[in-house]
Amino acid sequence: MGKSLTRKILEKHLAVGEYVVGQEIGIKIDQTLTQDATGTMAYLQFEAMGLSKVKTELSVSYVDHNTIQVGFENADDHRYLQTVAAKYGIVYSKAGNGICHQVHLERFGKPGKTLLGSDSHTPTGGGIGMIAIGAGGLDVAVAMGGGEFYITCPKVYKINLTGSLQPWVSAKDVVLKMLELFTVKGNVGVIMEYAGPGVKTLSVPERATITNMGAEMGVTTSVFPSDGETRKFLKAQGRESDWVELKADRDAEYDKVIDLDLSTIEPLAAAPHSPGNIVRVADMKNMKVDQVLLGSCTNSSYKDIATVAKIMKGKKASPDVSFGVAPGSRQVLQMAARDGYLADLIDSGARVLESACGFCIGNHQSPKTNAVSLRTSNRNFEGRSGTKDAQVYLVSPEVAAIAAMTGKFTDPRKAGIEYPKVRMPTKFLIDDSMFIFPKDAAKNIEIYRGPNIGTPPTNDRMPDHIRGSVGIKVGDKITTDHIMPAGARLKYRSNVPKYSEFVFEPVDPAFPKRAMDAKKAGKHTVIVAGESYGQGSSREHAALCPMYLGVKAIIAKSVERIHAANLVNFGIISLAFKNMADYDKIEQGDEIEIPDIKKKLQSGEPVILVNRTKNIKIELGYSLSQRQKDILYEGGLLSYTVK
Ligand code: MIC
Ligand code: SF4
Repeated sequence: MGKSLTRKILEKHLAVGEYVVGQEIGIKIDQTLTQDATGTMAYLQFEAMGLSKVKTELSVSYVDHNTIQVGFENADDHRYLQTVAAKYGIVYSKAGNGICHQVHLERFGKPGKTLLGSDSHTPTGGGIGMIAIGAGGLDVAVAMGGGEFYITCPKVYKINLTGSLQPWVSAKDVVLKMLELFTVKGNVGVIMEYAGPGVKTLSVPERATITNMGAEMGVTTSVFPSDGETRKFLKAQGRESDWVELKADRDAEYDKVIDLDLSTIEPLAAAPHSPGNIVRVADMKNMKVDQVLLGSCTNSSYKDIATVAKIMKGKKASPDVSFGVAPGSRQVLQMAARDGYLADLIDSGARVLESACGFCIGNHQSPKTNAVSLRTSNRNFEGRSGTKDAQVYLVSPEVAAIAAMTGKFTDPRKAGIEYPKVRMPTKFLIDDSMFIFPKDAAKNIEIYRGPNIGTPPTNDRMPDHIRGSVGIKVGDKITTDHIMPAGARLKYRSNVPKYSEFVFEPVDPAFPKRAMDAKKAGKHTVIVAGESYGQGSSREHAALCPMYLGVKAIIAKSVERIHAANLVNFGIISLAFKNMADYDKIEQGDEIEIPDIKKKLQSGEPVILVNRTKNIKIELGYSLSQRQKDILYEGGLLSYTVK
């Protein structure tokens, strides 16, 4: 039997373990990326490791999340990141240079390489044939120090693409279709590998839209082959020498094969409040729209911006719609300006926003109360836009443009407009002047530390027994945006005691005080959750801040991949109900005890939770490698690494 492309790349990078599906493997990481909101903590942790330089082929530090700069905190963080980058041999991408994933694809992504990023949308790099994985900042710090990155050796699903997309249907609709087929849960430990004759009909940025939002399925990553299209893209970026051909063997073995005929896909949208809540645009029945936002790492390539500009040319946005456009990178912005697309968008009434995450992370452009907001981004979790009752729909740039014009959800195929064909540029505008490349003689650089930068808190070693109470009980699909809100709170990322005041703010703002009071009284806190706990982002603060508040265990029906790894990294054990009905037998405030937790882990026995309030016992399971157990005993990955 031949090999999948995934297997070929992973085997080439295999450093620990054997390629056996379901087993833990350690892979060598060639490139890393960080963004500022997770980066400050990642670099503080890297500093704590005491190394003199990064050991990767390439590490890039992007500034794209916190660029609002209300107050001194963001700018202080940027300066910290710039000085750390200079000192340790990291490329620094200044604020204004664009969104990490878009910029990395343009300037650094290389087929066949591994990329680890402290952002869940790092799989964008799969569009250019990389195995690109999102992780917590601490894992990225370890990889920068030359350490392996651990994953479960994945199941690989082949998505066999045939046909080609119809006019008004685009790559966003392909990934929305995938989300309809696979949903946002149940795909942990899977890599989606695209193949088949339909692949060549998609350009690299279109492939990247698909792998980017593949993150919402909870997979490890998604990957496309590296073919003639990839070569064209790299050539147009002045990097043809980075190209290598990569594809699966003809007789490659897969865990599942799914056929997807691109020509059957129609315009789709993800309805509130989940990227997996897929509806047909044709069924939206002229719903009135208040806001339209084009941008984010999913859909802000040159083609996306040019397509929308062509649709809007000579027309105006509806008076009732607030229409914003955020080009994904400075390259896209410069080219849109040069080619007249920016002028067309401005003429149409677009608000031109910074090339940054901006609205996507909810730190500006919050829509009005009860608004219907159409966005080309990848997440529409409740409240993420900054307006709790906003109804956010995730759509393609084409659907967004038509809605901006008509003020209504409109099937673009029925809008009576000719579909604008945008050709991929044969030469992109290359201007790397907003990168700061490290110089060799950088040892004497003094690292700038503003008052917002704290030291990363560490944890105690694992206690022999967990004794305390259930600090909070939550339901299914709790995202990291619920656990650790971003938006207006984002500026506290470098200040863990302050940021911890907002743990579970959208769910129960009283939680942090409750947990802190318990900690002061010498009691542990546990969190009880339903299915798919910790969906969404890679933000390790969703583990780090609960750790700071004294949380010792998460007891859930299931936990998503990146969050599960972050919990281990910060010394919080995640335990699973063996019998799902037991979820109903435990309430917030219940006094609990988990005796001999350490001994049980050491011997591999199931763990028993004693609910003292209800006077019952509940059996809990866990799925941890020996390495993960050892990290937990030490109280987290930082202590484990520097010990
Ligand atoms: C997101 O899209 O949720 C973010 C903001 O990019 C996060 C990272 C973060 O919280 O800093 C992610 O996707 O990992
Ligand atoms: Fe930025 Fe949004 Fe992409 Fe996250 S999903 S990296 S916030 S643009």
